[in-house]
Amino acid sequence: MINQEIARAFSEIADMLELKGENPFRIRAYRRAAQNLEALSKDVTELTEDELLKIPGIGKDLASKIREYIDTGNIAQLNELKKEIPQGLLEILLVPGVGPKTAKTVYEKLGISSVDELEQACREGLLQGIPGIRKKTEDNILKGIAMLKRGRERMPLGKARPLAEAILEELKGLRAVKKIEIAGSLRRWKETVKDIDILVTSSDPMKVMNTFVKLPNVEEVLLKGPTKSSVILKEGIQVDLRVVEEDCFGAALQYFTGSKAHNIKIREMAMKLGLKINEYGVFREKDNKKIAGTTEEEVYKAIGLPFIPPEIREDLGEVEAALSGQLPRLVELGDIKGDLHVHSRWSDGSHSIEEVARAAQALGYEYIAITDHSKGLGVAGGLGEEDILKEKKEVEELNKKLKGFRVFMGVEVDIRSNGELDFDEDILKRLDFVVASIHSGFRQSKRQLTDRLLSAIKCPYVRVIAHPTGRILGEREEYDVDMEEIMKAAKKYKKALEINAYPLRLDLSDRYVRMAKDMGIPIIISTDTHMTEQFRFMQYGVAIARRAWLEKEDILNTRGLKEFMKYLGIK
Ligand code: DGT
Ligand code: CA
Ligand code: ZN
Repeated sequence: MINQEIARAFSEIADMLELKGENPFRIRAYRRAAQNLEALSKDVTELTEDELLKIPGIGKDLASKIREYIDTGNIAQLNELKKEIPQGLLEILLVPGVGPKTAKTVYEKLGISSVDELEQACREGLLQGIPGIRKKTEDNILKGIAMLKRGRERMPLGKARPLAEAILEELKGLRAVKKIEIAGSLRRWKETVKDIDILVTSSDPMKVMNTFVKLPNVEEVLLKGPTKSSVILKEGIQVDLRVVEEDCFGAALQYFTGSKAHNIKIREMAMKLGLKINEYGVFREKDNKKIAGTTEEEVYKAIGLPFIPPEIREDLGEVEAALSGQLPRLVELGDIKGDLHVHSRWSDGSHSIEEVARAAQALGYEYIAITDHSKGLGVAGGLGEEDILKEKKEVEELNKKLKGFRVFMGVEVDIRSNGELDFDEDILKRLDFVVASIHSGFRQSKRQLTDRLLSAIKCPYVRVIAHPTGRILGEREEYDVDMEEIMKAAKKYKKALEINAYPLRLDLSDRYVRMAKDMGIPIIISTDTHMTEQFRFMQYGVAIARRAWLEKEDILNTRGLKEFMKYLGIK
């Protein structure tokens, strides 16, 4: 938890330095350190000085600030900056699409120092008085503010999941806890969740509740009782913990996992069979005799159904499929054999290619593709033609050393605003695996954006379109493309679409992935890893695939190395 706190302090420092217009490199250093701290699996308090300095992006100066925070709970520099800069201004930076430049300008010209004031000013058209700001800018800011407010109501899966898992770990340590499971939308791996629902069976419910409401990141206790307690975490999400009887656990888990629409369908089915189903069990209507409740399997069986995986309980055909024995055999994390969107230190990644490869091999993968950025993405250290060929040499040398593992030499080639790719075909054809994606011009028209993606799909050397809709959860909406047209082209030119498993992207979304499956378009699940710890994001991508009903065969990177090389046409 302290890692997250320090990470937050570092990003705040970065924000404030940016508002002050300080050196971009210094600002970037703080951001990078924050990102790396967040991804770290070990608690920083357990690290020695040397280990601390080994974290990518942490030098002497930042290491001493980490120490300072561990020792005092504060960073003096942060406190100083806070005195100089109005807090409301920092909040304005949280509005998607509003950068430090705009924030600074509206503060200086109009004295705006809070999100509410900004909203008001945009409504009244006051920003248009500032050179360079048009009505469209104001509309975009208003959209951003609406999104910020919505984002406060729902948390991205990738933030909520680790919080829930930490709570589970903590409670599992108690002897009074017997069974414990996550329920609700989080168990269904929905891309955003309103709250965290947890179910427990226990020999001593009050003891569990006492520990629960005293967890270190509990900010407020809303309710505390022997069967239900609710708290709000510092991170800004509600957690409901319910203790249920052993012989109701399956029924409660089924009920509180939802979705509501799925449950309504199930209840109607039960009624037709002369049964009643609720969070306590399945009962015979005529004599109220309980016939199931301890496990979920038993609950589904009692109404004549096989177990339905939580990820597809959305009333999107799963009950019908279960009835006719047509449930998909959903892909599993263990089916994934390689990661095909990986960055190294050659562009904006934190590790060398060898480090990345060895980490992937240790996870049981058989291959990865190194896909660093191309030159158009200067901010991310994009590579020019010469560098990419040098990088290719390094990959070739490394492949000679690696046993039972292969690194494919690739690139994440930028699709420029005019639809051209950042590299000529002459370069692309020399690479094993070309990923193409959009990183700019998100506000172009639907036609322009669609055409850009189409031109990448038509390039014979492009294998896959990465993060095809460009969304960042809670920050940036999907850009406006004609997805049906894109998918038709992908089908025609035999191109894959990516599920980018980076937790704030999850792009394609489950809805589009299911559409792709129905159209017979191959999917690749990749993590967009920038540091080795991020390989574990794969589970989020697999969850999206499962929510879209994907089976192993629908996904290209479930193929073993040999088979995958055949697909690439490499001998
Ligand atoms: P969320 O929290 O908005 O991300 O989504 P859920 O699905 O976790 O919704 P939540 O937390 O309100 O309720 C958890 C589950 O409890 C929900 O998926 C199904 C069940 N549930 C809640 N209210 C009702 C209801 O009125 N009828 C039925 N049949 N089930 C309900
Ligand atoms: Ca919920
Ligand atoms: Zn990438």
